[in-house]
Amino acid sequence: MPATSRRQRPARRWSRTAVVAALVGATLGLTPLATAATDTGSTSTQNEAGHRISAERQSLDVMPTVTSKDGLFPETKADMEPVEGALARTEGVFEFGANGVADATQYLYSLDFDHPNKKAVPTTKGGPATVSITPLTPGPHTLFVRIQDAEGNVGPMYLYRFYVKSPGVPDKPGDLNGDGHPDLFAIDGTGNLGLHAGTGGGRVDSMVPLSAGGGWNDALLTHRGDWTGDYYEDLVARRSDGKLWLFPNNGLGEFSEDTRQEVYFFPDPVTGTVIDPSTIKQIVSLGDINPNSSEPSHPDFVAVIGDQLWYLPGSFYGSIDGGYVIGSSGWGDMQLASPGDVDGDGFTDLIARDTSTGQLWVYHGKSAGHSDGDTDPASLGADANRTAYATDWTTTARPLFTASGDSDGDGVPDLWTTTSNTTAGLEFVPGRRTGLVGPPTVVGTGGWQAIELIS
Ligand SMILES: [Ca+2]
Ligand SMILES: [Ca+2]
Ligand SMILES: [Ca+2]
Ligand SMILES: [Ca+2]
Repeated sequence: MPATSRRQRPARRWSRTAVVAALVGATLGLTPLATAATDTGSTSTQNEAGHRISAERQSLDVMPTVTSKDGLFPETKADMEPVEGALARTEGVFEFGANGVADATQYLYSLDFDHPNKKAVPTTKGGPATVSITPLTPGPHTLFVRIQDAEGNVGPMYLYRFYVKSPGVPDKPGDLNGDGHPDLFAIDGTGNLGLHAGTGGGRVDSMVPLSAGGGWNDALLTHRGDWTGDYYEDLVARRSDGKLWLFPNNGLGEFSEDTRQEVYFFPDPVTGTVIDPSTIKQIVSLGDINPNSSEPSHPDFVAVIGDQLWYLPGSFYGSIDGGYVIGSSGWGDMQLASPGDVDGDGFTDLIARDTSTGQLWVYHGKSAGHSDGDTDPASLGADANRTAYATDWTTTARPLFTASGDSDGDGVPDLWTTTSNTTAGLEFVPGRRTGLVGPPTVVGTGGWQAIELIS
């Protein structure tokens, strides 16, 4: 598929994940109302007056009033320039009024879906009702609202259009839900994917399921950087089908099979060969290591293929330009983690564990020699650039590890690792600018021995 068609926004269809969305929303203290909205892509039958549609058999022809009660998401009427409201992921309270319909018993409403399927019941018949809605994506949204009376008649829909402000800056590395704390994915023993939301100080909340019915066994996961242009960090996964997938983040760290995109590998411009993602043994996203202010940001990747380390430069929305080898041998036993900039020199670094020895290394990225601060990809595969970061991190002592982003807020990226100690299931390991990692602290106890992967 050509790159241009991949740049289109995926349709918002969260029906399959509505239950999960509700779970996550509850965990975050958000109402699930907005996340449960479903966009079918169908067209409303609005007439020239702007708001009235031909509804089912009805004797009620009054539309409700709709106001943004807290003023966060003001209405943009048909003949107006867009009025920008609050930031995406901000909860807004909307009030529906009966507009004189004395026996209005409830309001039917939905966000970005022209078949209102949620109910708001006023405390007194004919009175107003309020709902809380958290729009997740920047840009235009439409709230569809209609009145239902005591006889069950439904009135015409009011279309309340409003605009949501873009954050304008990416979320912090590792943060999947925008609260500033890096978050942790885990795949459990049943092959299901879940999210442990970070709570600060290296700690994580209990797991919220992101899948049911398995299917994530043997997956490779990585997340660092935004590949879809909405400033939300996305999930990239190599699944057991051998393909590499981009899962766009909806802003709360939720992902849908419906919106995933298969990552497209451009052929090598010289040899014409194309990387087969099924041959990838390890992959981590580095974030954008060659930012260019005149181009959108794309995360770049490194991967272990065979005994080599490859650099895979990210390109437009879910595509990878011709990759090349940056470590010619000795990488087959390495497990990778992407910390960002460990040593604070401004260039992206790489962490690798030699599973044959339990040695943990930092490969210190070097300048590519450009004024714009690019990291030289080749420097990440050069043994001359590595320093010891931990010893005795055998796969028995510490079965799984990942770089978390800066979880304790000291500005240095940190690590999480599972342990063989059943009373110390997950440990937080503070990163250090120089020398070895800091002393671990236990942040999770039960259940971590059954986890197959963390990211
Ligand atoms: Ca977070
Ligand atoms: Ca994104
Ligand atoms: Ca660095
Ligand atoms: Ca830190």
